Amino acid sequence: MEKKNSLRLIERALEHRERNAIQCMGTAYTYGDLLERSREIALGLLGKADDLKEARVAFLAPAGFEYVCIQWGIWRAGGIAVPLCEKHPLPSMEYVLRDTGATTLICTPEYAELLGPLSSITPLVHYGDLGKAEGSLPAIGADRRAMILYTSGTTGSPKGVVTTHAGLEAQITALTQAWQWEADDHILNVLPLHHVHGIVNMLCCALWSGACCEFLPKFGPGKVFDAFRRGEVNLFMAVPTIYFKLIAHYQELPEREQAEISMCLKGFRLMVSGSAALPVSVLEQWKAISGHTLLERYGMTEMGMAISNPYEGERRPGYIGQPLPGVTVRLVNDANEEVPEGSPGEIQVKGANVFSEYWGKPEATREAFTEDGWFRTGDVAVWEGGSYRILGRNSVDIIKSGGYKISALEIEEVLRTHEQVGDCGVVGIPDEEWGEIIGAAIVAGPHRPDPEELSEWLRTRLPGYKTPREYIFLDELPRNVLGKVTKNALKDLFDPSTHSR
Ligand code: MCA
Ligand code: AMP
Repeated sequence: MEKKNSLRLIERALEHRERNAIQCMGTAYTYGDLLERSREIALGLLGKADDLKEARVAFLAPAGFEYVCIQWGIWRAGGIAVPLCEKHPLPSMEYVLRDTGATTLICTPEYAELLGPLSSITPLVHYGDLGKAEGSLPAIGADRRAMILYTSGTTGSPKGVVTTHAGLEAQITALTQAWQWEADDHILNVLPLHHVHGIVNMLCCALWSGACCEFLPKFGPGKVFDAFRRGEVNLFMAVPTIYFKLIAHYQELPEREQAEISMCLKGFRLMVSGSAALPVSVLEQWKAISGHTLLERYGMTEMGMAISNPYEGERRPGYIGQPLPGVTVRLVNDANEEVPEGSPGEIQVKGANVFSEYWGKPEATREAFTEDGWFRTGDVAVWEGGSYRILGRNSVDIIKSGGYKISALEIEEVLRTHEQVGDCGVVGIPDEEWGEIIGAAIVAGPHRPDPEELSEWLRTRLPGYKTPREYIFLDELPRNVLGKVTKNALKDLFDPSTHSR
């Protein structure tokens, strides 16, 4: 008989052992399966120890049952879960292993060969070898660190955002309450599982509620519609780029199929968009297809979700809504004073949902908060007629593309190490489909590099979604009188006709 080990997410699962928790590639796994396998993994990870005591355990598994068993196994053994992403090249994964000081790297069989070279940094443990039936699990307090997710900031290298179990619980309960999650819900999760949107908003909220989380390991609009047509899914969440791609695919389908999909979508309980600004045109087109006004919400890796349009009540196109339960929000000017209604200000947030620290970066953690404990998001918004509207960001060096947050400075640092790059400047260029696409202005060294070769070279060093999609070559970068590159002037040098499809 399973014993309680004080993590509420896991305790709650004991109450619905027979229900389906995870579904993937036509196979369903119950909460009982998840409890049993995650316990074996936890005991396997513990070996002779009685508690992992916040050891960092990195892992790579496809979105599916194994991923969740590993995540819960790490938590139940008292470790910190550090999910990796298969789209990342080895240097990016190596960075995470070194930065977290991971003691173990778990992988499922499909990634064993890929991760082989990293075993000299962190001992590689195969999923299939992790299993032990006997032993007891430690009691885990909510103040323990639970997870480290990497996010790009205004400094070059990504930072590890640490969330405790209490922080996760606050993020989950705010959403399950506000969006009225129920045990009968069935969500289709197509997002990567190394970010908050896929992990917390979908996976954890579903499991907290006794609901079913179905995974589609690789996004494809046709596969999403096929899953919808099976009739089980009643909840969907995605980034605006995904809705854009679904709309484009739908428009290509024969009328009969369109009618079938629209009919099925009308039966959904809720459809949510977030991680980047939802264009009003996408909201309207999706409403025409599905009958749903997408619920747009706003969040950040450092705090989960903070602001959301209401589940019941008006969902205002172009607005992100009101603070979620347990979250306090204010808008401030440069002097850190609250601004009146209608004036733009930086969004600052307080609440149990806010992260505890950047892993191993006390200085960056201090800078992220005001003296009186408000988290500075760097996003600028305005409060108008009872709703927040996002206006932009404090920094031009943060790019949002396909829902991924990308640091221009990180890409520039890598580009500058290429022998044919003298200097460079990276910017986000507005794009209907991707929100922004990455543009790189290159001042060539002795020879002009070939853009395709440059991208290929970058892909071996950075995740593919951090690769520029457009290059321009300049004799020199535009600079202000202080010699600083003027990014807004640089953006204007990219041809708008090539990116506003
Ligand atoms: C891929 N392509 C791109 C980009 N990415 N082109 C321009 N800009 C990009 N960013 C191109 C590829 O080169 C390729 O082109 C084609 O698109 C397909 O590539 P693939 O990698 O297969 O893309 P995909 O699988 O279709 O991915 C699109 C995606 C993905 C599903 C929208 O970007 C994604 O999963 N985004 C979600 C990220 C996320 O979860 N963010 C949440 C962060 P070709 O075929 O020509 O080679 S958490 C967060 O933001 C906070 C907490 C919040 O509020 O949620
Ligand atoms: P990440 O660091 O990947 O968690 O990205 C968080 C950032 O995504 C926020 O700081 C915002 O800039 C952006 N973001 C998230 N949701 C929205 C939204 N609904 N509208 C505009 N920007 C958003």
